[in-house]
Amino acid sequence: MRSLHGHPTDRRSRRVEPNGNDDVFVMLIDGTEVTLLTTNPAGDYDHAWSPDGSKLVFTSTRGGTPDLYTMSAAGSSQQPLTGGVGGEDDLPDWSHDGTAIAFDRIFGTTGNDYEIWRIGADGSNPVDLTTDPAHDYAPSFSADDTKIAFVSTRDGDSEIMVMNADAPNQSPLTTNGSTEADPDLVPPAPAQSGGVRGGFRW
Ligand SMILES: [Ca+2]
Ligand SMILES: [Ca+2]
Ligand SMILES: [Ca+2]
Repeated sequence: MRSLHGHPTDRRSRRVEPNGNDDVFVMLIDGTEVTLLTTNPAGDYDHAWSPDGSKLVFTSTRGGTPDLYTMSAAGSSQQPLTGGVGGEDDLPDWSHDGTAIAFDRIFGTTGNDYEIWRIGADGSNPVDLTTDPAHDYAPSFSADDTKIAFVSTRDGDSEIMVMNADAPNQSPLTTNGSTEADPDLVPPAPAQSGGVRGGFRW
């Protein structure tokens, strides 16, 4: 086990193969039809589904630093979503209307801290939503996409916070000495019946 990029919570520890080569797989909810989607020798991990299940966004180190990539649910059309700015990006969450992806980013210089960023699902208009000097990470869109929950260490230990999806009104939901991690807001009610898909990382 190792801590993911020095992320400030051991809840994010993950298994890494000896050669560091994580990959993204999918399988049916009954555990059958396990399919490898990524074959790149770099690390591929931290995926999130698009709301219609047609695509995945995931983190890959294939470009040298952890950046976000998208691919079809079958693993085709793998292409970068972020990159080229020296940031280390992970823990993406796809908005329920399909238009945006929230993620956390740190610039790999000692003393820097994580921020929550949002980017169009087509790679347009990346914007830093948090500018606090504490760590801000693990974003999750609300069901109506108007708010984003995330974790912040700005009161000295980790707390769950919420903000408007365009950054204003950042306020804590918890204030205690315990370690809060990885919020996940209640998803919208299922709009259709049919196929059920699961995803896992190794
Ligand atoms: Ca890989
Ligand atoms: Ca920050
Ligand atoms: Ca706390």
